[in-house]
Amino acid sequence: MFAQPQTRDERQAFYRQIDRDHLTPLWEVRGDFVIAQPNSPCVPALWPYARLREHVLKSGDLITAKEAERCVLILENPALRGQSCLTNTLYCGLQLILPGEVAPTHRHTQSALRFVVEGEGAYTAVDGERVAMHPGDFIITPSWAWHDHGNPGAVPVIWMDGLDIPLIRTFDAGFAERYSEEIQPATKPNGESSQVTDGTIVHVAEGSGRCVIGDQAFEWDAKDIFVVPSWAPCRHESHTDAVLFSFSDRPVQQALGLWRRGQ
Ligand code: GTQ
Repeated sequence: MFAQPQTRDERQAFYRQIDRDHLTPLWEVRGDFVIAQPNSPCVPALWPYARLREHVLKSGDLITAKEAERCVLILENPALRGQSCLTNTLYCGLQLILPGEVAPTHRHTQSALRFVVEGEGAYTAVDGERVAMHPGDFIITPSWAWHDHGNPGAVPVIWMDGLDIPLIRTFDAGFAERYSEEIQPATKPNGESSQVTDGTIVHVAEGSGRCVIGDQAFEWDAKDIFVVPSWAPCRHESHTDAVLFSFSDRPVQQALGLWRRGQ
């Protein structure tokens, strides 16, 4: 049903009037968010590791980990540029630490996970515990835990960071502080804790294959990173034996009773 022109004009005049008081009529916008199924603004995208590596190593020539606090290139969803996020709730970055560098101690309400991609000899220290980093290792930094990274080794070390930065921004619950010293004292034996989780940001730990997301196909290879948006039909095929490491906001969605699986 379309409104009569006169009614339409009256409505438009009313909308302009209430707009000055920062009000908007639900019935004009309801279709944007009361929807039959998610309609994510995120798009699927893949970053081949060779290019990521080249760019992150170049960053290391231009800035030290200390000056940058963290030498990280953020993977931004092509449809959400400028927002430092790969999905609406998750952030993903590729971090570099060069031999002899230190990334100083801080803590924040955002939680982090790290998946080590290349290099040996670096560590991350979490709440007084130094954890050695080897390719394929998975390390978590819980919310508000002090953490710093260092590389006393001989080669550059690169890992993938996954953080809930956009989620915490939605809650306006971001707090952070710097520790009084650059490197936190070790108060626990090295490498005592280890964890695993489940996970839609995907890092190819090993192997190669193809991922079909909606009507787009992406060929993936070892160490690539790709993103599968919410509620996008997705099918993986591997060309070889493959190990995919992925993370998502599933635990938060489950805690809020929102998580669902498609057909
Ligand atoms: O290693 O502490 O990619 O604080 C973004 C923010 C890494 C970190 C990131 C951070 C860190």
